[in-house]
Amino acid sequence: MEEKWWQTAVVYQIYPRSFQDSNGDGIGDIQGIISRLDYLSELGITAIWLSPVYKSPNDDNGYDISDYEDIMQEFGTMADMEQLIAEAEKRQIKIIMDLVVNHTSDEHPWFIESRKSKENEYRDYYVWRDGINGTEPNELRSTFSGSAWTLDEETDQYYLHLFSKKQPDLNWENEKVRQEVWNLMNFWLEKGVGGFRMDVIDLVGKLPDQLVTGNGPKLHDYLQEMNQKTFGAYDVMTVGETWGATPEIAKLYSDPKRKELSMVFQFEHVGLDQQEGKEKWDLKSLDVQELKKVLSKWQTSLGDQGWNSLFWNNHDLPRIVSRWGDDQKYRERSAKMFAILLHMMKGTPYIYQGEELGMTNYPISSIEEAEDIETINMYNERRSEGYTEAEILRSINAKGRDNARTPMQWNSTKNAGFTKGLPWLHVNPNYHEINAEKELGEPNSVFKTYQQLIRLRKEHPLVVWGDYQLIETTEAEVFAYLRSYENETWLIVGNFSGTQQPLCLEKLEIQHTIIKNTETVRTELKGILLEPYEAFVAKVK
Ligand code: TEU
Ligand code: CA
Repeated sequence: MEEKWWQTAVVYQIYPRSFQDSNGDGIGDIQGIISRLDYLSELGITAIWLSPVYKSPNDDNGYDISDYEDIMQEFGTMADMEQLIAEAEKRQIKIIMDLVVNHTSDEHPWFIESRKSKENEYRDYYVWRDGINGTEPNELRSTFSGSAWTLDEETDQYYLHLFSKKQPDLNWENEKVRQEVWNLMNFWLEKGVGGFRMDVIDLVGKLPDQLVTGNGPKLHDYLQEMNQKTFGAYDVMTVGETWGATPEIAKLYSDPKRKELSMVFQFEHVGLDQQEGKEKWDLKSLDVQELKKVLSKWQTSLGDQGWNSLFWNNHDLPRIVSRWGDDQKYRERSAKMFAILLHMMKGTPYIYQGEELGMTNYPISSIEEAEDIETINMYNERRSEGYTEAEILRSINAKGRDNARTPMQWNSTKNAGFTKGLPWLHVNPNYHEINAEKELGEPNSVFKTYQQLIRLRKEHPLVVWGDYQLIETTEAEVFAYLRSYENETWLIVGNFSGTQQPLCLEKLEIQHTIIKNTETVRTELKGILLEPYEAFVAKVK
């Protein structure tokens, strides 16, 4: 594979609603993002994955689009968007748009037309079916609870929505729909965007009558057509969100010879703390051995037939330092451990806004504090199924998406400097201790660790191209691996626990330490006791 810019890139995800408000309405916006580009430049990132900014009624905070070629009024104007692309370009930062084309908003003109009558020319832009014996066409479920079918009185048929009722699924078997998608993608490519993150792209090949949702039979035909008709002519990055991907499936998306996508987000590691065959709300504790196995499998399975994306966080996931680290006593140290372990791996790393500060979850004590439709719908469904309030709140505080969506913590002024108005979602009160201004001022902050890791990736081909090898002889909760390239080998060690852990690596000798998250300078690798959440990278021989 010839080297691509996105193979040495580090991508920063912005959830615009919560990043920076510029006009005091309590909602983040594009001018706010522009005002923070120098901060992102200082961090050293190469590209911004921008969660949706298109016109939307915000039933799912922008993942329900009513006009793909215009900007949500609360976020600003198309002129603001064009300014963002230009200002980012000046700082060698590319803008990756969030492409949400498995579904639209029910307020999109296509759906407004489609639901008018069975003969409407837009009818087959969506998936309509007759009910059976007065009930839904089949047992497909929505990710946001309940049936994936809603009866539309006007024409007495059900329409499919794998997400909210206000997110009707597009019918990709209709080539007019595909052409509309190619048109809107080319609209943005012609504006100079650096690529697309593709929302639940594994679902667009669905066959709802056969209960097939992910990885449908025509999915890769559609993606090859998309490549040819849109971004294939540009030097851009495309990353597919593919919840069900295995390494074999991932190769189908990202093998350069297949001319589909650059890479995919796989979620195998994300599901390790949920009970087998149940939902994310059904908790179980993480088994670090499993995590090591899963991440190592992905590091070694793709070869030159694909490319990894690396992430702990995004706008759908709880904050990693609260989820699998320690957001109290060892908050900074565990946050740095996650950064070191991930950013020294092979693939393109993604940093979710606030992760570089070690931002934490925000526990709620009543459902009234929740904003996210997924959480609210689950609460109502599980209350009707007899779950207790306490059980449900425990699940929400562990896995709810609002955890990641509390406003970015810039400084210790009111509302963490996010807004001068009333924030759309509560600000985490720990912003006095955790904020960007503080992190920038401290020599060994979480921010500085991320900055150094990004620099290491830029300066050392070993980080981008080196082979990966898990060290299997360590204690269960010690994650250690080697990266080697030409005649150089680096050892990466992370104590994934809050207790001291022994380390004894016989055949390796430290030449020098490259980065670490404690004051301890390791010279020995035999018979030592790692401190809680200790992590370091050393050049070894
Ligand atoms: O997420 C896909 C998705 O299925 C997630 O909602 C996930 O299943 C759930 O949040 C459990 O973590 C994408 C977007 O990232 C998400 O924000 C949207 O809500 C969803 O698609 C619909 O567009
Ligand atoms: Ca605003």
